Amino acid sequence: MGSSEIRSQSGAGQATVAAGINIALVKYWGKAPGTDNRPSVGSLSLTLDAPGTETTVRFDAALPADTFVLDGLPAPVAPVTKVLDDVRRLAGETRRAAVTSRNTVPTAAGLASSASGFAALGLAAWHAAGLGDPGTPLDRRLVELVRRGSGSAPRSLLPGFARIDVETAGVEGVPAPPEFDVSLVIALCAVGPKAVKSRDGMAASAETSPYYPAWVSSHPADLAAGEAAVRAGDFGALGEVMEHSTLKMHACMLATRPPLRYWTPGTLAALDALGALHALGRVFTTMDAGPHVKALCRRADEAVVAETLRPVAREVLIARPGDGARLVEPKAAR
Ligand code: 2P0
Repeated sequence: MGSSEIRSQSGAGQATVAAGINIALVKYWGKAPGTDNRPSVGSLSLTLDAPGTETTVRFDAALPADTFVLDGLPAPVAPVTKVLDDVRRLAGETRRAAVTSRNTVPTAAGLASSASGFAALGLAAWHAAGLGDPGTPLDRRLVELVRRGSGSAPRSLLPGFARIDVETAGVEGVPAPPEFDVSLVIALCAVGPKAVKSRDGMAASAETSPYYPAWVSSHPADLAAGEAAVRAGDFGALGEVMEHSTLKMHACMLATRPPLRYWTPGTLAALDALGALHALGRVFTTMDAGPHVKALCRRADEAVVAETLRPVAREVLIARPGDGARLVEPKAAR
């Protein structure tokens, strides 16, 4: 019996990890040519304290195949198996796994549940296979296997502000001054899954949007400005570049053939409702590949922003900077 087999059989075999969603402030849209799901642009994000995903991975020698239960129902296992295969290869683990996952965000509603989902799955599998503490900076192999699942997922491995570098495709934390108290108020503006998945939309934009080359070439300046604003704790500068990056991304999406229009009347109603606070520089907004509006404000303003959004939104969530993906069980393994 090889040493890897000894390790796989004596390892914990099971782990549960919780991860929060993250919202991009400087956006990611597009893949680098080739495979491995590398991005064509970097990104800057904020990992939130809620909502997110909790996932348990249990390697079990009695299982003939991997299984995946999402929010209590059997779900497609192929994307999960890809992540598990990467971990099995690294750990010399041969057993199949039972994976159960619970989302506290509407799945595929454009609220980035794939990011928290793949971050939680990757780290839970990592621990269940006995690969140990991924360390700081994060073990590059964990970042890569999580990214192959979802390009935005590495950002949910880290707490607070995080940045993906386009050259290395690595992720690192961006420190903000301790007094930089921001909140993200999320207005859910529609129900149901989004019309076009991000992956398909990105491919279509790269192929057909005349604005895609400009999006890619003008992106590094936004990322640098966003990172500088976080480091300086400059709320206004961060909000301004976040909106610019957001609107450039949506312009690129709209000029895709066929067009990608993720906004709904509810999106515009939320933006209009925030007009007066926006004019005062107290709130800035961002939208992803979905209709929901995420409003960045100072913590002192989170209640007034939420109250302003409530009459026009289906639901309003107040979130703050949160922890990265973290081990819930077994506690002693970290
Ligand atoms: C972001 N989005 O930076 C951007 C803004 C959506 C719009 O990352 O294909 O689910 O799995 O890498 O990570 C959503 O894309 O896409 C996303 P894949 P992912 O948050």
